Amino acid sequence: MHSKRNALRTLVVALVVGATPFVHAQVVNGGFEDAGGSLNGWGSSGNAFASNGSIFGPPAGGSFQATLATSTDGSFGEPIGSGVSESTATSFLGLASGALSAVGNGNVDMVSAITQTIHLNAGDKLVFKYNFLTNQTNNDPSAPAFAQRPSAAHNDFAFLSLVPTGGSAAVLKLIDTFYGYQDITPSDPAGFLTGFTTTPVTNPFISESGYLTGTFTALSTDDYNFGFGVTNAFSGVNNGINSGLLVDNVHVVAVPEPATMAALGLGLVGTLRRRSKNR
Ligand SMILES: [Ca+2]
Ligand SMILES: [Ca+2]
Repeated sequence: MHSKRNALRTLVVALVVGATPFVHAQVVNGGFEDAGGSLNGWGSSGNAFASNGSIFGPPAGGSFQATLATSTDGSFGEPIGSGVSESTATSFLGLASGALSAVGNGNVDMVSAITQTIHLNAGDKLVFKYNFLTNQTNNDPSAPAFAQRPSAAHNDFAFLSLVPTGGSAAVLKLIDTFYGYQDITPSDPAGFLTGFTTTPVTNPFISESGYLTGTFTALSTDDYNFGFGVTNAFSGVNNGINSGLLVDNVHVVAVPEPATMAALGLGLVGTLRRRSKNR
């Protein structure tokens, strides 16, 4: 009986102490709408800017989206820019040297990325929208001259990087040029399908995945430096064909409020008390 009371006290104390670190952080400018479309609140490296829907297609939310590209030459009215080397990018993202080539899509020679640091409690979800753009493959059967099967030799990809203060860094591949790939007729150069659709001719990129939803669930409570990036990747000869990434609606879905947790805890204490009275 005595030890049970002590156990209850311990439980209540643990709930109160456990409630204090629940600081609900939110991503700064996760919709890229700040100041009429900007990367305010984000660090960036390489070719990264906020765009509206006029060139790269509509944002997932609001009027603007983050836009990353390995290289753009301005011929579609877009800002001119180039990615940085893998070593510059890994240093910017806080990753080990070679961490992007280690993903397995070949050598990475050009990267554009954005990053931000946020506090996540264990169980919190970082949720975001992303649209992968590429000139590496074209899924339009009406334009066979441009139809190219995706190739492992030129498999550009987009990623989410995660660098927790107290843990190990990770690079999670979000998507690459094989997205939704199916070989329909091996003998026909255009006899394949991918998950990509053809963009309007006003877009610098031929193909897009369309906006997809990504989620990362924090396994431990920590400050996370997280980044989104797009790469030019190749094995053998580099064909220098570019890819891009749109990012929008980056936000945190927090684990249940401390008040809810405390209420659950009190309910548990009540149940234990009733049980001990019945004895
Ligand atoms: Ca937006
Ligand atoms: Ca490429």
